[in-house]
Amino acid sequence: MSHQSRITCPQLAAKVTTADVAAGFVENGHSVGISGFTGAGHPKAVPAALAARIEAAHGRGEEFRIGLWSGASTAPEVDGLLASVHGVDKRLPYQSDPAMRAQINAGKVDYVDTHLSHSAQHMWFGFYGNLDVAVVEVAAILPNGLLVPGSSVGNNTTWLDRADKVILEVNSWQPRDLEGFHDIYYGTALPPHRFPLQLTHPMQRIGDPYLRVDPAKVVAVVETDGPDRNTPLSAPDEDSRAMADLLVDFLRHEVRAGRMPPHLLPLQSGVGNVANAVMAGLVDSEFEQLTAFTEVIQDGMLDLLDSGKLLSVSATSFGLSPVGVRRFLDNVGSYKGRILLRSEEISNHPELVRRLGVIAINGMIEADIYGNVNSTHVMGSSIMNGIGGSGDFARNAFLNFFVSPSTAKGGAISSIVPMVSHVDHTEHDVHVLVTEQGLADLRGLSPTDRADRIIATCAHPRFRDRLTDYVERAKAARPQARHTPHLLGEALSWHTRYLETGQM
Ligand code: 0RQ
Repeated sequence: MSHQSRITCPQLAAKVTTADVAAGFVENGHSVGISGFTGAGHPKAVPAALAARIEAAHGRGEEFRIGLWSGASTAPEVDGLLASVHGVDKRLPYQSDPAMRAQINAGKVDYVDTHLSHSAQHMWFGFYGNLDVAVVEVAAILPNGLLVPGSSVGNNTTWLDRADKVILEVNSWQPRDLEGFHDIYYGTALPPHRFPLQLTHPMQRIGDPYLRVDPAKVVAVVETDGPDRNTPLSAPDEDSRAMADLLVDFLRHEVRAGRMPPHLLPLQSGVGNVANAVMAGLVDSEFEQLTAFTEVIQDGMLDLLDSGKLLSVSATSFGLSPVGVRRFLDNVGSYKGRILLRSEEISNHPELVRRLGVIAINGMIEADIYGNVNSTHVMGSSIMNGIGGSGDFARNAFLNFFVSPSTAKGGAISSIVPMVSHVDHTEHDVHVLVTEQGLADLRGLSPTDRADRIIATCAHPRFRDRLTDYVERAKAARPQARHTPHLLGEALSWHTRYLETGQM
């Protein structure tokens, strides 16, 4: 299919131009809202042209930095490139790029790490200020000006709606057959004028298949033909398989106990190899007629769909490996009606996550003996990625799991600590912790019972005695403060002792 046939609206076809010209609409100090979520559907050409423009301005001694707002993580040619030319002064709501991370941790980029379900509404509420330019990738523009979305939706509805100027990238790499895979909700109002979201099943449609844009705001349309990030996934290692087995076995246990229906409840799984291994574990299990209400569709979800065990999945984005992309492209038709992509304020909506009774499975950096979870920071101060959707799902889930190997950095660091160095998910929100050592069901337990359970089942054996000793000494130190016993100074010095290992 030729590029031209992707743009069949005469008014917008007349605005086709180069990425360099389009990037010229972005000025120093602008806030730029881009498409893109977990390496899918980000603009492929304008960010590079913008990076060149910024670099040239810096070469002339001129100031040029932008605020970069996205759906979630993008790719090296967006976050990586713009960070490497020192072109970003503010980033939200999520990133996972090494160059951007380094700039944030060096204090050169202000990072606003937000729950993904909040990012659009915080913009509507006026918390982020004006959005100057939106740069949004789509798969096609229809004769009436409606936009066929690409491989992610993210915050596109909001950016298109709120930006002063819009640049569209029409990417012919995106399958033209994506038309019909989306459900774009336009009923959002500000409080106190909100109505219930009428969605009671993950695959229910509440919106349109298309994105809308005011053609008068479109200043440029750029044709591209580039792939998504498509990060390869490694085969599940022994630890991931062990965690997946523990988790799937626990789901069986919940069904037997009558706390979960035989076809389970809609699944949400975070990104990464453990999440992917859990999906693989479900393929090999007896569970059938599963559904998913999640953010990202990784290869494991395609496996589950292909096996027939997963009926359907609602998400906001793909996050496929090169092999997964090929499989999807070769069989697009077979996935239609079984995959629905929505805006992230809907895919992660607390009302929907709570109503549907989602089973949420997310990674963590560390958990403490009382069940608080740190998903975002190393040693309390350095950001890894961001909270992403983990809080949206965990806080409102029917049942949530946080998973991690019991040690990091070659075994030098325990992922189970006396007190997390940063809190993303509090002890009140966390249900089940899983490491390759075991699974701790924390529901209904007091803090001290949680500590016993977590140390005995999740901590690596090499760290168990030290953690138990900590609890015992904390109990003895202050007999009137035994609800959540702590030795505050020592709890935090637990982290700093690893600085001496040279691993951090
Ligand atoms: O760093 O690569 O430099 O060695 O953290 O750790 O073990 O590879 O695990 O890829 O599953 O990521 C929480 C970061 C886990 C992820 C987190 C270091 C470790 C390594 C990664 P290196 P692993 P994963 C929906 C859900 C928040 C967002 C979320 C995440 C690196 O799951 O970003 O859940 N979650 N979104 O060495 C020091 C420890 C450590 C540690 C790990 N205890 N101390 N370093 N690391 N544990 C998706 C979206 O929202 C888009």
